[in-house]
Order: sequence, then structure tokens, then C-alpha cells
Amino acid sequence: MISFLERKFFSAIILFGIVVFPFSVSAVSVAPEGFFDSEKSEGNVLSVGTLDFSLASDGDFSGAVSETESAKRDIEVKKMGSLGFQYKVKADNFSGDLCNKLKLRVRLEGESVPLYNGDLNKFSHKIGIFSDPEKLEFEVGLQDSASGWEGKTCAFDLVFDGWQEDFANFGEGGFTDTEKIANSVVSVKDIVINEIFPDPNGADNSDKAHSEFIELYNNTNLSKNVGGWRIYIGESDFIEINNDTTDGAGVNIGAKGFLVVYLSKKWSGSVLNNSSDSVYLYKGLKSSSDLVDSYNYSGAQEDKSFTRQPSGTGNWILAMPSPGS
Ligand SMILES: [Ca+2]
Ligand SMILES: [Ca+2]
Ligand SMILES: [Ca+2]
Repeated sequence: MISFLERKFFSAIILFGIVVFPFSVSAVSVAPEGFFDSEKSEGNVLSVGTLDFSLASDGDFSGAVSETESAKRDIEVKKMGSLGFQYKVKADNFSGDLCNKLKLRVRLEGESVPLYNGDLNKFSHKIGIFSDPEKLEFEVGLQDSASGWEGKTCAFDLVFDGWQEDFANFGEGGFTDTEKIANSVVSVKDIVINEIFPDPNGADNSDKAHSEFIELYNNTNLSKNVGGWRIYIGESDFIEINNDTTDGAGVNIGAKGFLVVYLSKKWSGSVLNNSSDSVYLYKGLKSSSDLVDSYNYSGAQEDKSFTRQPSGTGNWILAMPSPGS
């Protein structure tokens, strides 16, 4: 048994401890900074922990999107600091007409069910607690209803926000880290005019060896049938694509393949002007809805052709003729 007085004494000690001990702690923590050297400061930071991650990627989206093709890139998230974290990813900072015509699918490497499958410009997804290593697979393609997408671009950022595991959401407290990575996507047509040869050596279209030609290229990974399509030179002259005009090569263009249409198969003199002209590719009869591709050239030279560099997607240059390759 302890007496009333003893109890008061112990209470006083406890009260003293509550009141005085905090002061003694703060007295230590407010000691002059000069008493601490830089090593001790570093130690303090490390004892708290750091939240830091980085992003690694082999490169921008590979390939171009078309009616049948998508483009992909992988981004690896790497933990750099000592603290575990949760994270979320969003697409932001869009520029270019293609952005609102793209859909996005995001997968965690090795998982079959996508984390996200929807419009690119609405993408914002909480991934959750990070577990090392973590690679995300991003795949963009055209929205099903997209129109007027040919030859467009979209640039955007993927923004990764990380925060401490013990807070439910980013911005609610604790340490955070934000990293972003820039992306660009281009769209191409499935089939394009790839090369135009207006002025062969000597008399144009005197025979196949001196034939003007137009080369098509298939940007996709699927064979395409272009039988019955028409190439117009100017507004009214046209040549149909068939087994005869492709000189035995048929009317299918293999994946990432070429098909050459020889104008000497229809005409015996120059049809492509040896200075400037316009070439159109239609899916059959000439109508705006069936226009696949077109190109106006000027400044032709004998024994040189106009060609996309690289094939299928590049800008037009004047180069040595390369029918079928
Ligand atoms: Ca010539
Ligand atoms: Ca010519
Ligand atoms: Ca070529």
C-alpha cells in the first residue's frame, strides 16, 4: 500500500517527467547547428528514408498506327530510394490531331488482363503498390470509329506519380516522387504510293526496260489485295492494277512489301510528265472516298525516281530507281 502522500509524490514525478522530458528532447534538437557536422546530417536523412523511382525505356513507340496496326513501347519502373511506394500513371500534355483518335491498352508484363483498355486521352490509372521489377507495356491503336487520321501525329507525356504506401492516394501526405516520359505516335495509311519513276533512260515506255513505273508499299503486317485499284496520272489518265500491269507479280502486296505497276503495259510513250505531274491511287473508280494516296512531283530528272525514304512512311526524295525494293 502506498500512502496518499506517497501517491502525490509519484504523481509529481510522473508530471515532472511529462513536462520536463519533452523540453529536454527539444533542448537537444534545437542545439546550435554548428555542433553537427555534415556526416551527421546525411545520417539523419537516411534514417528517414527516401522515396525515389526512375523510368527506363528502350525508345519511343515503335512502328506507326494504321487501320490494322498498333504501336508499342515498354516502360520499366525502377525503385531508387529506400521507401516502398504506390504509384499511378496518366497520359497528359497532348498535342497533335491524332491524340483524340487513339485508344490505349496498358498491361503489366506477364499479365493477360489489361490494367486499362480505353481512349488514350482519358487514361489515368492507379497501379498500386510497386513490387520490383515492374514493366508496363503500352500499346496504341486507332479508335474503331476514327476517321481522317491519315498522316497525323500525337505527342503526349506519360506521368508517373509515386507516394508512400501508408497513404491511400497521391497528395494526401508523406513523401512523393513524379517522373514523366515523352511519347510520340504517327499514323500511316495501310497502302501508299512509295515510288514514282517519270523519266527512264532514253525513250519512255518503249519497252519494259524503259518503262515508267509506280511502286506501291504495304505498311502493314498482313498481305493486301489491290486488284482492280486504279492509279490516275493527272485527272483522267488511269491504269488499273491487274496481273498484266504488275507484269506477273500478281495483285497482292505482302506484309511490308512492294508492288510495281509498269506504265509501258498500257502506254507506248511518256505518260508521267518529265517535269512535274500528279499521281493518285484509288480503290477503284475515282471518287474522293476511295482516294488512298497521292503525290505531286516536280523537278524530275532522267533515270531518277521520287521515293519515300524510308519506304512507306518517309518524306519524298529524288534517288536511284529501286522497283520492288
Ligand atoms: Ca526518258
Ligand atoms: Ca515520262
Ligand atoms: Ca522502291
